[in-house]
Amino acid sequence: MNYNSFTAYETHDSLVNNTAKSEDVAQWSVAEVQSLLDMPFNDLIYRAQCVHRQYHDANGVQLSTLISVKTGGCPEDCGYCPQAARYHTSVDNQDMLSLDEVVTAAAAAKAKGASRFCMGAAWRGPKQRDIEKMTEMVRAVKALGMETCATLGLLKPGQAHQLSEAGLDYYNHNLDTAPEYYEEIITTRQYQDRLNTLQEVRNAGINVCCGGIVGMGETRETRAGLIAQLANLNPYPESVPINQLVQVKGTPLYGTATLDSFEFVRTIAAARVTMPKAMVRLSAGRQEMSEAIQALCFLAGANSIFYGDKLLTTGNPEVDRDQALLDKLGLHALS
Ligand code: SAM
Ligand code: DTB
Ligand code: SF4
Repeated sequence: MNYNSFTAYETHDSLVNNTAKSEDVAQWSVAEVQSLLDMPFNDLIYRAQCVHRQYHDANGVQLSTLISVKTGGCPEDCGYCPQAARYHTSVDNQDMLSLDEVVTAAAAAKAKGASRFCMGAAWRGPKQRDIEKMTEMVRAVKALGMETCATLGLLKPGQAHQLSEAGLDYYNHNLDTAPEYYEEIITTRQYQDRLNTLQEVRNAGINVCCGGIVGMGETRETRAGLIAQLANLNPYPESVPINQLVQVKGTPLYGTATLDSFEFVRTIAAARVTMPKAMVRLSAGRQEMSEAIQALCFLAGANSIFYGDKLLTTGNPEVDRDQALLDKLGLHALS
């Protein structure tokens, strides 16, 4: 399905300027996204909430649990990442987990209410023997009745098909930031490499989970540039994780000035308005966020979270706390 062919709702121009625009035009310029981000906060949240209610269960939240199946020692230089071998962080390297360990963790996540299990690895990309192990894990997690997701880095031609055949439902691969800011953050792989992997995933019929990180010292225009890139993917991703940088001591981005929380909420809202049918995930950074800001994110159109006491290597709110927050807000888990 081409999610960029809007039928049920006005196009973005009418959202911003109240003028109709041909329905088949779904490209977003950076300036148009920035004009969303520049709106008075209440107006932006209202727009986002209207779009959200048009396409989604207004009180439903999808829960995914992460596991790091191979941790640390990564050859890449992503400036935010505690798993890059070249930075001295407190992350201990861990070889690939066994199939049993992964299945046990997935079953526990399911018992706590997660509907999707996402397996991450600190690789530039998987080798053929890694893909073989990953396909075993995907099959076993799928057999538990869970949705499967993997984030393994760059994929070579053919690898996405192998994952697809094993039953992989989603592949997470983020653009991370706008093209013009990218080289400030990562130099060991290019923006185009990421776009190529996303195309491999699409061609293999796997759902695309693709988003980015904010709070890396970027400008509002850069955030608009990231959202425009995501929204202009054709079709746009089914799932859009918006991460707030988790600052880890030893990484180059440690000590970056903290982003104002309302800017984070605005970014969520812009993702919701520009990608109406996508699941927008309030991702990393929740441990540093108040419950009130998280509630604003849900109001702005976020409808999925990472659920479980850990992300890949850093903390996430405890399951009991998240259950209490969902209860307080009258939100229910989507199956
Ligand atoms: N190694 C693979 C790759 O980079 O494609 C997969 C795992 S990688 C850890 C997955 C994503 O996590 C990154 O693309 C980045 O968006 C996010 N991430 C990593 N470290 C982060 C941090 N400190 N704060 C927020 N997001 C982070
Ligand atoms: C995504 O966009 N965020 C998740 C998931 N995809 C793989 C990862 C966040 C990682 C945060 C830092 C860590 O825990 O190592
Ligand atoms: Fe490696 Fe992925 Fe971390 Fe980059 S984000 S250093 S590729 S684990």
